[in-house]
Amino acid sequence: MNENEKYLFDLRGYIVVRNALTPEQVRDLSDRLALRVSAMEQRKSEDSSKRKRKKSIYGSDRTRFRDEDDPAWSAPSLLEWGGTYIDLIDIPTIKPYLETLLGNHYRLDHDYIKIDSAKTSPALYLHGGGQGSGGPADLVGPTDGGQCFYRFSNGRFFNGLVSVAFELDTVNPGDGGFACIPGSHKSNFALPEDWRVSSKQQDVPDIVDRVAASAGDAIIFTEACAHGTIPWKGNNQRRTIFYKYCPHAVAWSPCFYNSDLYGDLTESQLAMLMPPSAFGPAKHTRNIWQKAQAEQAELYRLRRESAAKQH
Ligand SMILES: O=C(O)CCC(=O)C(=O)O
Repeated sequence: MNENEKYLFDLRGYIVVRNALTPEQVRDLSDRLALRVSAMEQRKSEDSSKRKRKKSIYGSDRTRFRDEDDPAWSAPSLLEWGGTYIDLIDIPTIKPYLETLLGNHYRLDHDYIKIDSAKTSPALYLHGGGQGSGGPADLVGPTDGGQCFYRFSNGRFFNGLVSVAFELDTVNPGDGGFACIPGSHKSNFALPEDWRVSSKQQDVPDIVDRVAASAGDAIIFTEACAHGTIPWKGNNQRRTIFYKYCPHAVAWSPCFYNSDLYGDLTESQLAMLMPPSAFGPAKHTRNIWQKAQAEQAELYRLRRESAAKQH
């Protein structure tokens, strides 16, 4: 992260990293998404009890569980899709930014993909706000006790939650997409309520930055910045993958990753999937985590066995 980028991030609360993904990576991510979407649509069409409305979010913010009895481990994740979705955990084009913004030890907190289209284009809902300034009605702010903080002191950045938004499609000016109030991550005042929601593009206040980007670019932003999605007017879809990171001792999501579920991972990817702790990914805390995972793997094995016996 060079000095100009540091200046811009501190000033505005976000930066755009051009060509964070190669065209091959965009293709692999798109192909795997298309496969999953068509498999899900197929399952839905076979199951008449399921609602037919198209999903626009895959993965999760890890507050939704597949198994109510197993909430800490069963949240859907894009990591299950393999390939480049695994590489994104620790991608070299983004790593130096995360190290600068979060410090050496940080963790992946949650991941999802969102599809904006003319059909699924809700109002802009600005949320987030540094130092609790999102206000009492804020989705990110009031419930997290100030977890989405932003600060620069003693020569370094401190962030509670940093988002990396990888664009799979080009977002032209006027299409919609990521938007924020630049500088709001440092505001000491609550977001004025009459600026929070805009149902149409023409209602969006002038103070809001609308960020255009090309396919393969990544927008890195602090969740402390008041941000949201501009109602979509583009001709095609906008498919955006979000990987969100916390400093090691911090969690936004109540639910952690079980790295046993995602195949072979590098040491560094494994470290990023560790649950939060005050000690960071040190050897002695890793033992505790590995034991928890071994127990979890055993539990899944026993469940599979007992389900097989019942059939
Ligand atoms: O559509 C976007 O890029 C903004 C998404 C958003 O509001 C969020 O990640 O919290």
